[in-house]
Amino acid sequence: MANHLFDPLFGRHASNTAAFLTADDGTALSYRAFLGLSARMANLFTTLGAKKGDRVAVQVSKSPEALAVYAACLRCGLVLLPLNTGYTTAELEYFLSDAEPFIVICDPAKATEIAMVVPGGSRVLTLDSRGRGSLTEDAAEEEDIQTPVVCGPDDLAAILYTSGTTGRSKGAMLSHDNLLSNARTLADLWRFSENDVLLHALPIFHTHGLFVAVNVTAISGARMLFHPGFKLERILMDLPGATVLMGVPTFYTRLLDDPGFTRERVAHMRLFVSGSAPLLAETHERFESRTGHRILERYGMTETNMNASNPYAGERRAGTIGFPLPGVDLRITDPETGRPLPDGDVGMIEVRGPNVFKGYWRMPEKTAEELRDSGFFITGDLGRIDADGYLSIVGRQKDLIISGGYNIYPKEIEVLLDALPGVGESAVVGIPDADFGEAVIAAVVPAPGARPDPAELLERIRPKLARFKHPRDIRLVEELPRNTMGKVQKNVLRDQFSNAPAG
Ligand code: MCA
Ligand code: AMP
Repeated sequence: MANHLFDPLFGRHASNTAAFLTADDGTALSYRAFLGLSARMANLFTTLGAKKGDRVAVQVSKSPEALAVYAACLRCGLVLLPLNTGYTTAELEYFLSDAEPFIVICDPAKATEIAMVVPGGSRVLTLDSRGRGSLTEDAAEEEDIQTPVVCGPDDLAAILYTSGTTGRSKGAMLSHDNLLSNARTLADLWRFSENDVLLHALPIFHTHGLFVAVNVTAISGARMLFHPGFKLERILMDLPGATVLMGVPTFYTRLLDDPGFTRERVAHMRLFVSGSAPLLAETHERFESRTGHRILERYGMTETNMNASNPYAGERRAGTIGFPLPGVDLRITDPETGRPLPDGDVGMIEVRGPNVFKGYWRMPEKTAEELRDSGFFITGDLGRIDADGYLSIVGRQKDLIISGGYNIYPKEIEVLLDALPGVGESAVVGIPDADFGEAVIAAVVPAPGARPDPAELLERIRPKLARFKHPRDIRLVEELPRNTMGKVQKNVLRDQFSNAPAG
């Protein structure tokens, strides 16, 4: 094939007049129209001088046009760098200087601010939540046909930044084949067909909403009801016209909290998928007793795409993430020695397969630490395989909080707090939260003689951190609990804070 990922996902639909997605305003966009739009954008990128392998950083609201940027990048062999719309300009500065994108696409309202942190030589284009801006204006002048650039399996399709436990974010390099192999496996396993209608309410700057949801839809010739975000009323309204919903656990707890979410409303649905964060067994069971459907929970990571899934036809077991995907080697190892452990033992989950990324962008040492020469990736998740072969995640060795499906690395917040006057040291933990699964709480030990005001501390770090990372509470403590090695015992803090909610 000429373009390893674009052709099977999109290229073969070039003259398909069937709907690819229905936008929020009810407008249907056919595959053919979507591909025409992406061709115009691809021609624009080429006119601007973008060459295969160049990066395109995108921080824009979810819209059909924003999705077309992905297809346009694939067409040209450009590397997409999607960025959370919540990131502040301070956060963006790092990503942009690290990835050195040739093109940066942002909201017109932020263009002036972002232009100040864009590396020299990058072009800035704009796109607003309604698909308007210099990107679509300039693309409208271009032809709506384009010959996709030749790309092989190992050519890069995207770089997605994932934060590091020790500070700097790392750009996970995902190849055409990483994405294609996973899309094929999932579409097959979850029995997608062109008759499917996916209710798409996830953001499109992460693996879940962009690759799992969109690639599986496109490779199957299916259709999406494309919501700009998760709005409960809109979901309830559109469920009758959908066959599949993919979401993070918060989607499901919010649906269950609404009396309008009834068995009748979803009787026709084929599949509910959950991932990105642990789905409580209790949610799984409540969902089944309310709707008669068993949520299919699966497990993935930015670096590896999807690794494991509960079965489509067999038993979907609550509290487990099912079996390794076909083609994925998965093993449990001793976190200290790396030696494989027998089934039943708890250890590090390691995975190997065509889904596993190519390494971290310009970070060979970090890559070598996490990706073994044998091809196994050390996930940082602790798991166990039971006698029936079902895998469960029982904890995380990495210091990570998952809130509403977004990853938050405590270190990033601690570094900011520790730098403030009046702060001796800090520790950030996640405590159980009914809506988001986990909520961020910071413990601050005042510097000797100081009495910092928690509200003021929050105010000081606010401009530097995306809203979803803001601590929901900052609590002053006399000291941090430590073990005999001097390491902060976050589990102790977590227990203390979970038992004493904010007052
Ligand atoms: C919004 N807020 C949050 C979050 N989302 N705070 C913490 N954690 C969050 N996830 C903030 C808002 O800014 C707002 O602040 C306040 O919390 C309440 O917001 P609300 O309106 O309730 O939120 P929402 O807009 O309805 O969003 C909640 C959400 C959203 C729908 C759960 O966070 C979401 O779409 N999450 C999905 C994330 C995702 O796609 N993850 C996949 C990663 P204020 O009150 O100040 O305005 S990919 C991945 O993990 C791997 C590969 C995998 O396996 O999939
Ligand atoms: P990310 O770095 O955003 O790709 O997040 C990946 C992490 O999300 C994994 O390493 C897991 O810790 C977590 N995760 C994803 N799916 C699940 C799941 N079904 N259950 C528990 N944790 C999950």
